[in-house]
Amino acid sequence: MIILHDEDTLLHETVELLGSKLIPALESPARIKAIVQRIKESSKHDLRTITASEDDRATAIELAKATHSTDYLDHIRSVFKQWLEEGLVEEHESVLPECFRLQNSANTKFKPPKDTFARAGYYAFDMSTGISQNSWTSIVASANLAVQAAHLLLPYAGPTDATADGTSRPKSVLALCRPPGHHCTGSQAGGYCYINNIALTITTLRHFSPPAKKTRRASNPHFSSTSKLKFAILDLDFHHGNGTQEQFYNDPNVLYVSIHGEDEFPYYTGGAHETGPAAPDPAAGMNVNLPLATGSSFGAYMEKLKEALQTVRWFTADYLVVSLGFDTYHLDPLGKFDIHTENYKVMGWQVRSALTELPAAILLEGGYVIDQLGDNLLNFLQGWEVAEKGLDSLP
Ligand code: SP5
Ligand code: ZN
Repeated sequence: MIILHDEDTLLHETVELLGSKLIPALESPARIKAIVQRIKESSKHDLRTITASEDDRATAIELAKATHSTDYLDHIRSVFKQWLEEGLVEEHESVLPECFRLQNSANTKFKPPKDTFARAGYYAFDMSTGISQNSWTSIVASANLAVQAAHLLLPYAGPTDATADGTSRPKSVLALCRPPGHHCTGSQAGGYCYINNIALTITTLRHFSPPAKKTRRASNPHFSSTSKLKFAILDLDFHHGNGTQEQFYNDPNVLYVSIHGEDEFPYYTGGAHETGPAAPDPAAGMNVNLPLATGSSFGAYMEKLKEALQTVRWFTADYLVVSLGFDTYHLDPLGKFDIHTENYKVMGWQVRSALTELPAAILLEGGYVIDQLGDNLLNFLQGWEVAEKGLDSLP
């Protein structure tokens, strides 16, 4: 598997309010370091460590504007420096919000508060998503990984199924995104997320796909009309991807399917009744939430997964984008499923054997047991690759 990594993703280090304690955020650089180390030790994968150039960073930010407001992105970029200048935070500390948007009958439309301190709460929805000195560098590096993953899957505008640099197009690519992306909304950070990397992969695929040409269409389905490209998102993080759901809720060309802990964070979304706009809207039914009771076994999880995969197959997408979180692991401090390391091999196999032909971008989301993250990921990839090779049983 081609695995994309950028060392700049390790710079972001912050704090969070967990329960009643302010602690170093569980979403830490050590997660990625542990994963990268295990990938290197295994020498089974094509690990590509890249550094986003200034151009790459500018492009990623431009593409992110398809799904995030400009004032929000400006805030995330600049708030730490503003707080520092106003003496609201020290260099080694983090910006954390205090008071969130509060609806009342007189203020049906929100606007950002003038006060620098207050603005932190306008652009966030929880206290797990701090912003420190180097956060923006990592946020954009993470976003760029999502963009580059898309580029690797894009067909080259030539007669053969090759990429722009002439190499054959990979079927799958994994991006070691950090910070993760599936919780933040268009203008609010939350759940350790600042830019929705999944949305960015889809924006990139849409933006750079070659335009429709009838002559090419017959030989390669990916040359069909760009605007009509269909995307299936499979969200396997323990938490509901509220941000991703929100971005595509009214989009008939994007199917969102999520398996997540029932009644868990982010608490207000993820219900099975959230199925998209009402029929006859073409996006009706294109949002599929499969909440699963906390404490569920891997067997129960697999039942949901098979249901999810049937729906994805039915949709006949052009691309698959996977939000992959390992907070479904039984020892995870934030997850409550009974899933063990060897189960991830079966999970990866199951997903890929149901959807073998779909070009797939896999983006990392959560997972907080540092010592097991690497092994859990390697197991998932092993199962995935066995299925991709068309082998019908696991070794
Ligand atoms: C990407 C991702 O996995 N984000 C998840 C962020 C979850 N943060 C909140 C977790 C709340 C856990 N419950 C605390 C109860 C304290 N007793
Ligand atoms: Zn999660």
